[in-house]
Amino acid sequence: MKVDVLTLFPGMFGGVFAESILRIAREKRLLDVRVWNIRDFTSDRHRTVDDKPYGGGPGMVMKVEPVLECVSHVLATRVEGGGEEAKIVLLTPQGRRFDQVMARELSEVPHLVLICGHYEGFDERIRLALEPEELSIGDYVLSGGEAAATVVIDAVTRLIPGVLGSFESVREESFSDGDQLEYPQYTRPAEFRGMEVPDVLRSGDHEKIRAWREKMSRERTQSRRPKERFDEAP
Ligand code: 6GU
Repeated sequence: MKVDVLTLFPGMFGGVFAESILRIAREKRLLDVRVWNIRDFTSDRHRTVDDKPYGGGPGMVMKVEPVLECVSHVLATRVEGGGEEAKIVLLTPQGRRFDQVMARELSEVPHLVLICGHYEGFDERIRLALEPEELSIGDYVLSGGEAAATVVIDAVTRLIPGVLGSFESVREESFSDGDQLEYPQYTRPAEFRGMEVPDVLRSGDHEKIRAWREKMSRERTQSRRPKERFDEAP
């Protein structure tokens, strides 16, 4: 999968692509991620990326020209041989709430272009011109879309076939699309500061272990995600 990240703050991505699952996915050539500085696509002397809102009000608005120039350049240079179509995603708190189902959908897309917002928002003509999918990672306000883009890339990359080993993939399946929280896990030592690993996990009785884990999952889901699945608007 190709991923292009368009941002005013490329430095915010620092080392995230060089560690853990993202590093492995890149080494396996299953993820090809590039970060682009929108400011490099300005044409005025001051390299202006934002301006005051028409009609007044606080804050600054991201200008339309640098974003569209950057997107055009990315599409022209990264889509080789008239290849696959790119999915353009705008990261904004007004977007559709990102979840595991969406992560799975996006993991099947060959090319993602993620545009990170900053300031008070985007000039509306960015939306009109690109007709992007708009995503939010939750109901709180981040100072920009960069942290959200990192979250989306992580969640999506681990679902690309071949990125995780088969053991982890099967585990993922058994908690299909996040409708159940994880059961408690333990590793050695069997006792630590008086806290013991539950006997059932050391019993060797696989049916009992499966039943215990299922019960713990259900209880944890009940107490930590009380009914939210049924209350939420579609
Ligand atoms: Cl995608 N952007 C910003 N600025 N804030 C957010 C967000 C995105 N998702 C949740 N909060």
